[in-house]
Amino acid sequence: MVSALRASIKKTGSPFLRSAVSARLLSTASKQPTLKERLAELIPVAQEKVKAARHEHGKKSFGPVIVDQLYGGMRGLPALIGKARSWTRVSLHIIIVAFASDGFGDVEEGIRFRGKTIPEIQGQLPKAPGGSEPLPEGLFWLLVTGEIPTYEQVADLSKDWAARAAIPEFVEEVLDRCPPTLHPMSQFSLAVTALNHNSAFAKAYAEGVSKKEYWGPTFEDSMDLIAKLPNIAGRIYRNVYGRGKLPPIDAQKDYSHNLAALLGFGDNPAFVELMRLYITIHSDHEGGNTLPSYAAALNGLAGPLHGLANQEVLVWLTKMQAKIGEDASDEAVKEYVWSTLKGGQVVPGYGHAVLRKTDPRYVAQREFALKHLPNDKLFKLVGQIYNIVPGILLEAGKAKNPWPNVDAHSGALLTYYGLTEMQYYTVLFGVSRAFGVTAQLIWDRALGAPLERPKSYSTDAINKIFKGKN
Ligand code: FAM
Repeated sequence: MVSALRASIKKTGSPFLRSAVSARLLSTASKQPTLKERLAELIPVAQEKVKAARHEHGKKSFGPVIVDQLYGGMRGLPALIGKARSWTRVSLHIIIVAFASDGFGDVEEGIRFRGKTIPEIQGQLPKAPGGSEPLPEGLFWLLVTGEIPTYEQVADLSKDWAARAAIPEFVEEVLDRCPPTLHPMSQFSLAVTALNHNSAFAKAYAEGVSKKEYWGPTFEDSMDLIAKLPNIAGRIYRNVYGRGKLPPIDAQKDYSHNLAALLGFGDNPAFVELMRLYITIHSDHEGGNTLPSYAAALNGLAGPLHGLANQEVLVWLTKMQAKIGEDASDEAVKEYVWSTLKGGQVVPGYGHAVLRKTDPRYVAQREFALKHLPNDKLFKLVGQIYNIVPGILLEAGKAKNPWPNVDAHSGALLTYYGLTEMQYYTVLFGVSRAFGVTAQLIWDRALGAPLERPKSYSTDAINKIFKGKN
């Protein structure tokens, strides 16, 4: 092990990497590596692999682009690399970092985290003593390294995040001054943007850090961001809904337990378990960037057809219950679904831009509900809708995917435990998504990923380019 570390130091030639690796040599020769130490070992290997892949394949064509893909939001267009995107087997992170180049999977399969399905990560990642859902700390480790951590490594991560959890006083003040009528997602984005004040990357950049060492301060920012989100999310929840003062972070408890406690649900072990599952399954999907860009991503997530759909699902279900009652017949539900479609609205929680089957994240939540709240009326309605909506969407004939997505279920679970403020739901989605975004960001910096700037064309330009061509 020690000789492997020495080889790694020799190979990197970077003082930052040298310090991370030699710190391990000095202090933890017999201990398991921390996440940062493991990264310092993995990054130079990944950099070499990328260099070799570009050398060998760099000039090869990746297939044609058709005009419909430009109009269709670049869906299916191979245009990016270097991210921990783990949707289906189209995991560019897997290809570039873990080198399990299993190519392009099919849209029937759903999310995989570094090649692992949700049931696989539920089985393999470490759990809290007495718990049965995976700890999101372990998922973060997996996203960053491609490896399953030990319980000790995950527990160290919990402690590290607890130690970093405090938010600057001025950020507390920014949140305390927000009117409670400002949407929780806007408050969330404001607070994250303000965190940039203490960014390790911004500081290192101002001091002229070498590009090769970007990943170190990016790692620190990522760890800080994740660690501080419970305090931000908890403060927003308590401010907006008048739930009193935040308790302190408990350094002996895991991340999800602390988040639950800050929201006021720490005494309910089932809710803590729900948070572990919730954060894990919502953690990754798309790309990300620096702290301000994560804030921009939160604003994107707050779109009603994207992350805000979990709020919209509950709004829709509540309106449905108000109109047709709590124990409505299938016929009444069908009529309500049709009236939604005929009113020109979408059925929230159904359909997906990529996936073409029931979202495995929906399935994981359904299984949680069957275990913890099988007789809940709202859960039963969610299940009843599951039996009805796909048939109607197929009959309506427009949606390419008639099956439920992750957002069709999460609100019903949160409501069961008393977190009923639907406008708040996407904040929890945003907390979870930080795990995936930051894992990708660290690798972006480690591999020196460029700015992404796909070219855009006007319709006039398209008409001109293709005039007279078949
Ligand atoms: N209800 C009614 N119509 C729907 C529909 C739904 N659930 N899903 C798709 N359609 C329509 C869609 O509006 C489009 O109609 P037009 O041709 O008139 O524009 C047509 O079917 C074809 O759409 P598509 O190709 O199947 O889907 P898109 O890739 O355009 O859109 C979604 C994907 C997710 C935006 C869409 O399915 C939708 O609006 N779903 C409801 C909102 C929702 O649940 N969003 C959350 C998605 C979640 F996974 C997330 O990202 N957080």
